[in-house]
Amino acid sequence: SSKGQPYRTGYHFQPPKNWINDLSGPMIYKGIYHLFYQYNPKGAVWGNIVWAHSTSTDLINWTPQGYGIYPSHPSDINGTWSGSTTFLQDGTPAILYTGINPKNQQVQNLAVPKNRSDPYLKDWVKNLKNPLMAPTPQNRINASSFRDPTTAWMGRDKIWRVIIGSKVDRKGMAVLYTSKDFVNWVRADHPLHSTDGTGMWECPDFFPVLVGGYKNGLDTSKLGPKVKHVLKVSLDDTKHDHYTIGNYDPIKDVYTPDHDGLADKDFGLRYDYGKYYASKTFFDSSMNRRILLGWINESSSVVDDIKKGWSGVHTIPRTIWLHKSGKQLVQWPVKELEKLRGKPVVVPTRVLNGGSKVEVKGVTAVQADVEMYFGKFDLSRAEKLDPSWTDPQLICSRMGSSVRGKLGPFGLLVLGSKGLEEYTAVFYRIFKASDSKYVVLMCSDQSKSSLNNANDKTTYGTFLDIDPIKEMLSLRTLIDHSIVESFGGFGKSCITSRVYPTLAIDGAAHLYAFNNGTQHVRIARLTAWSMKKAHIA
Ligand code: DQQ
Repeated sequence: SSKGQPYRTGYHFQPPKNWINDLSGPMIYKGIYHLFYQYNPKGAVWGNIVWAHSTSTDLINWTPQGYGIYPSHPSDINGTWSGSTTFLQDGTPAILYTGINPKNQQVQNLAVPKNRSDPYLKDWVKNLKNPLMAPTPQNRINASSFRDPTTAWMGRDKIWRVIIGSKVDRKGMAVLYTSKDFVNWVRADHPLHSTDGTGMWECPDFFPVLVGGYKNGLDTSKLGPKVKHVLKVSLDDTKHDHYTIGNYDPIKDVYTPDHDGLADKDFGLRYDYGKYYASKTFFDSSMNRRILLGWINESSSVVDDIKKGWSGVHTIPRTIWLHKSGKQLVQWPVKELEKLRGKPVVVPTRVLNGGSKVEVKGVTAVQADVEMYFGKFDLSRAEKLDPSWTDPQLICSRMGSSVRGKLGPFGLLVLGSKGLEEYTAVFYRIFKASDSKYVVLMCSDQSKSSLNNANDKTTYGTFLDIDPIKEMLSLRTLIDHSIVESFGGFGKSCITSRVYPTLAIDGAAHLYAFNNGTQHVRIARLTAWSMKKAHIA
């Protein structure tokens, strides 16, 4: 990393300086990937929001393209907030985004490329009829809670549909609009979906997924018998991205979750159980996959953010698909990331005794990709799960990596200092729930990550839906200076954290496999790669 900037990333997206938040309008056009993101040109805190723009041919290396959309008209003069791209029938990429008008109301606007033959899409023209959707006294839309239009989809009736995040009192909702020409939009008489008690839905995302465990992605307008739908919302109240899987009725225009997860107190499933927000997917028609991008905010203090001059990074783009169980999504870093891997360092099969650790040497521990597979466990030794332990994050915080268990904690110590004064622990614990049922807990423990106590060191955790009797347990962790992005169970559960070591920086960082249970565990294989720097100017 550059001098005095130990927390800047080597291969996760970030601009040279200043504040970033939500990504917006991702797409592929004429073989070029486009990423826009909320950006403050004037500083390291939120404000003055424009759409900064970068392009890529592999989703890993990025070239800045200036500002795609920025305040210029009354319908967006106080800010150009989040939105999405839709391909019109003639192939035009059309962006719907939220503008903040002179009355500070949230309204929806349309922009299209100035020159469609330019694959870099540098200049955007705003529609003269903007705003195309706005709160009025008649439609009783809350003018401060009406934002973030999704990619639109077209029904068999050739009518476009789009949803916009909103709320009425504590009821979160996806307000539905329809249009024949993408310019004149009419509000439907009902939302696509709503849920009591959740508060505001930011950055909704609504897309089809293929049933059966295939990794193929689907165009956003795709319907059919082998198709389920996903509704993701970013809950302003919890600051997490929650999703449900369900059925979309294209005639009634309603979405029904399989289990009304969003109504539960835990609000369904989450894309990521760490620091992660305002994500969005797009269909990559060139590779027939759906890609998920997300914003990782800081865990440092605002004072430290201003000192370092920047705030916010994005996750590695993840391919996303429906697990064959139909009960959850699976996410995996795009395979283009593997081009950055150096020579593999392999720790072959070995037993990790209770209370031991082994250092993985020969790898740039501050910028690495690590894959770990575990062998069969002696499950008879697992400790009992207390039936009152229902909150995985709470179990992980009470039973951190230094709390000795039986089968676990075992996993990785990343960004560790030489004497382990600092480290972040990503680990599992296996519990016995009944005679034939085991529960796997996945944790990311940041409590020892930094000697600087101004950081948020909250421990994260989730249950991982795998059966250790039949399935191999795996862990993949992407380490990038201040990012620890972990994938449990081949992408069934993800936890991303931000850490700011003071000792374990640059060449002084170490990587270990550890087992702090009383029982031994077997490493079937551990492979670690130093990661080259991506080109992200
Ligand atoms: N960020 C944008 C909003 C969105 C929020 C403003 C979510 O459009 O609701 O920067 O992080």
